[in-house]
Amino acid sequence: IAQIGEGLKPYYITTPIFYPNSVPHIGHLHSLVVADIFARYAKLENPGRPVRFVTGTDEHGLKIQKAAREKGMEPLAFCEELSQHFHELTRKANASVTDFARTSEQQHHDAVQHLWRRLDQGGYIYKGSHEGWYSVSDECFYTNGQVTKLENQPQTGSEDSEAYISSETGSRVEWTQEENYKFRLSAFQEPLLAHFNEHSTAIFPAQHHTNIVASLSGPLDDLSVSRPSSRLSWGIPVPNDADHTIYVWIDALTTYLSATGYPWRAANGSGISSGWPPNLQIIGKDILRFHAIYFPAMLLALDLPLPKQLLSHSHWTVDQRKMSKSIGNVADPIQAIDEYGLDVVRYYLARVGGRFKDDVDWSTSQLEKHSKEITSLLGNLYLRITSQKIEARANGHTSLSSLFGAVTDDTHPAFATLSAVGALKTKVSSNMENLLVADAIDAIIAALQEVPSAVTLSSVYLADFSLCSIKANLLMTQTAPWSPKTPSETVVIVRAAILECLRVCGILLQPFIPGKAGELLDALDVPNSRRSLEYAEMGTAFVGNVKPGIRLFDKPVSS
Ligand code: ME8
Repeated sequence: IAQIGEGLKPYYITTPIFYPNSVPHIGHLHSLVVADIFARYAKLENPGRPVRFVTGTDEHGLKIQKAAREKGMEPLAFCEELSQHFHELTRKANASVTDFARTSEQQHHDAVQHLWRRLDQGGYIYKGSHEGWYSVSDECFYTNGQVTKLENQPQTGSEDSEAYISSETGSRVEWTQEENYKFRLSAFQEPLLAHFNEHSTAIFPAQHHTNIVASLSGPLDDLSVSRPSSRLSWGIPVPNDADHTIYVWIDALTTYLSATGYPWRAANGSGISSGWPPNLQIIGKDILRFHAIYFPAMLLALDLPLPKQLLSHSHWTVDQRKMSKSIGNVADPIQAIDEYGLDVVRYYLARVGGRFKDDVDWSTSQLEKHSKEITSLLGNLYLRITSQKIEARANGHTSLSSLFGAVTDDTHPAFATLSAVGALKTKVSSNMENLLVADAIDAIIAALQEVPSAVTLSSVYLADFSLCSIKANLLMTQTAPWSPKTPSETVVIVRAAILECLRVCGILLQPFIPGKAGELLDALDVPNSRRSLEYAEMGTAFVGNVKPGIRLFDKPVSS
């Protein structure tokens, strides 16, 4: 992920700038956790490099204006209240956010107007008229071909706007005819196509890249970028024309710039030392077009470097249905965190939601399953290997380095564990570089489970295994280091191998479950200065005075 030759440019990552029209749901937490995983991984990989991690709330526009009105509140007071919930979510999620931006801030307001003037000076803005189907919920226009009429209403424009919905999102649309400003999006079709053809990994997963390239193969319509202030007063006025308010998406996308201090007057105007351009932008699939077409077009018009990568994740459903307030199936992230603990929720979001391709279903039974899995894998393994019986049999051997030399042939019971641990850092880094979050966790989990391929399991061990259900867990079961029959050399080596497995996994798990990984590394007495990625190589550091009897999870599964 660290880009060679970028010098001191911070690693810059963003989440969507969330609409505070209601309290956050699990989808918001998902975007936030995925971004946090990459932010933390960047720090793990290069502790000396600053990380800028921007999230925040997108407070202008008709959607918010309407939601505030429904509550009988002024939009700003309404946003003050709801934005707090999103701020609280970043805290609850232990997200390493550096900037929580709000589009109602003055600095952002100035940045948006500056950007508008630059676009205008460049000849990219003109006054025109626009007609189309506007969705307040999606805050965008749709064409006739993108809407569906409900029931038997005639589709004749303004007659009954209530009767039409966006075919893609199902949101209500209104036929709207108005004078507004337009951005010459059409001028950027070819440059954008060339950009995405040249950068085949700029949009991930690849399917989205293919779709964007396909939609850039035909002409692009110019984009309507203002609304009459008579319709939309809650927003940033067009400079020198108070009759028009800047389109909320132009306003919101500019947050990625304004949060870094754009227009960067102080730092020779390049923005590099502030982080520009983003290394990675995390978004949901619903807002791909805005980030993959409109935003890069604006940046090209401003002659600014484009973000390097866009990760567009799929959605969480509940009972296989889209979450919706009217159905009443909206999953509450705060409740999940309070009930299951933050790291269990993060683990579930990353392991199941970290494949990004298909929508996934949120359920408390899956949450429960993941809670048990992680408790057994980490908590119980730790408790078992640090038990007094094993400690006594290992006879106080804590200097582990020389012991690994003893495991050279593949019939040794600890061989498979050590091979898995030795290969782990490379596997995890290559997955993270390819944005494969779930695969990175799977690799760590496989090492913790550890199937010793070269060792034939005896029937005794198989019986134990079925009790234990968890496989570095399997090494324990297989060698029974607590048993007086097991030779003490084996006990010492198996204990060393498992502690090394826990140390390396603890380091690598930090981006995903920072709280529990930190507790594990504390219990293993790994100093803070030895928790970065370079120490995830086997044998680069060793555990210290391991503390016995620590329960890393509240509800360890008995084994
Ligand atoms: O779209 N599953 O804000 P927003 C997973 N303000 N993620 C989901 C989800 C679901 N069911 N539903 C939403 C906006 N999300 C704009 C963004 S950016 C300059 C402006 C996630 O609050 C997903 O990442 O409606 C989506 O893109 C994001 O929440 C924002 O939702």
